[in-house]
Amino acid sequence: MTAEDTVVTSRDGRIGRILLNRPKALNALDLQMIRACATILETWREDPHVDAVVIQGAGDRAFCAGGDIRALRDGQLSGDRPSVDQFFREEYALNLTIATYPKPYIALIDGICMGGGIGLSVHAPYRVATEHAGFAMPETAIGFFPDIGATFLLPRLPGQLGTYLGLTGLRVTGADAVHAGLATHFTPRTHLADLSAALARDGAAALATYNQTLPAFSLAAHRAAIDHCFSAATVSDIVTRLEATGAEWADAALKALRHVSPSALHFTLRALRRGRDLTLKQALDAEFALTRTTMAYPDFAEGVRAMVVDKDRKPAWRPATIQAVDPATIDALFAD
Ligand code: QUE
Repeated sequence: MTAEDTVVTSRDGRIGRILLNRPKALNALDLQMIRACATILETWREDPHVDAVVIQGAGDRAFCAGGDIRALRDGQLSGDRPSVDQFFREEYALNLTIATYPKPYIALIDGICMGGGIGLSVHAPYRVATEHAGFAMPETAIGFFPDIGATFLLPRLPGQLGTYLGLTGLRVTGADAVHAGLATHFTPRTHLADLSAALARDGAAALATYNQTLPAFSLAAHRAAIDHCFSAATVSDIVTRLEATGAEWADAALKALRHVSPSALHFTLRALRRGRDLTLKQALDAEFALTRTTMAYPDFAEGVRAMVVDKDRKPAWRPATIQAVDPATIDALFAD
């Protein structure tokens, strides 16, 4: 192990530890990191000395900001589809491994947790969020869709919260993530080192000791309205219902929807509705197929350019409006 390792693994008492260690890139996952996680989980699967696995992100800004979308954009633009496929194949396989792992897998989330970071945590039985955690599935902002099993996860959140989060990409706090079902425990940052040490001593039993009373759900007052607006059948109908609502939260949602890729809104809504009836494995397989078709849209390369490469946050979407997206092009993405 060296200081430069982007994934640092260690044994500590009764647990195995995984540290995502690329803090300058907000611990965003590249293929090497995905492989390191998959390899160590296989090693520990049968290891009688490892009772549980604890995963954390290095630094105090992020658990994991997602995938290495800059590299994926380069791969897409240069026509290197095999590399892009390999990334998603191994990432989604890791998501399934985590969901079905035979030992407790505990994610300590103290900072942002988006996209691929959700895939490394939310499928697991234990997700501890601090007051500095921020959860989001912001893929529509890069012309993509919530993947890593999110088309399975989001439709299973209470009411239409998952549709709201998946379309808008809006971020929720650690406490709200527990209310929404994205996290299972709430522990303040100041207690995280003690919790971590207690996990090595006592295993998952330590989680309850450090679980704190939750602040109120900040979306509680809007739950019924969110369910009403986001249960509409089409993106245009969702927008119409939000406009009719006239509330501050609805204006924020509208602002988000108008910023993200119009095409991505349409294919994300379709993918989320379809995911209600799929198993996680089926959802991941369907997502894999969808990566091939949606990434070929110009919006993916443009979205990553605007949000991550140039950071001008001014993507030029094609088509540019929700109304201008041809339903037939969306239908074609789902014709199996
Ligand atoms: C939407 C996204 C992502 C994003 C920004 C968006 C995303 C993602 C990253 C990201 C962050 C830090 C990095 C990096 C990528 O940003 O999924 O390589 O160092 O991974 O607006 O979906």
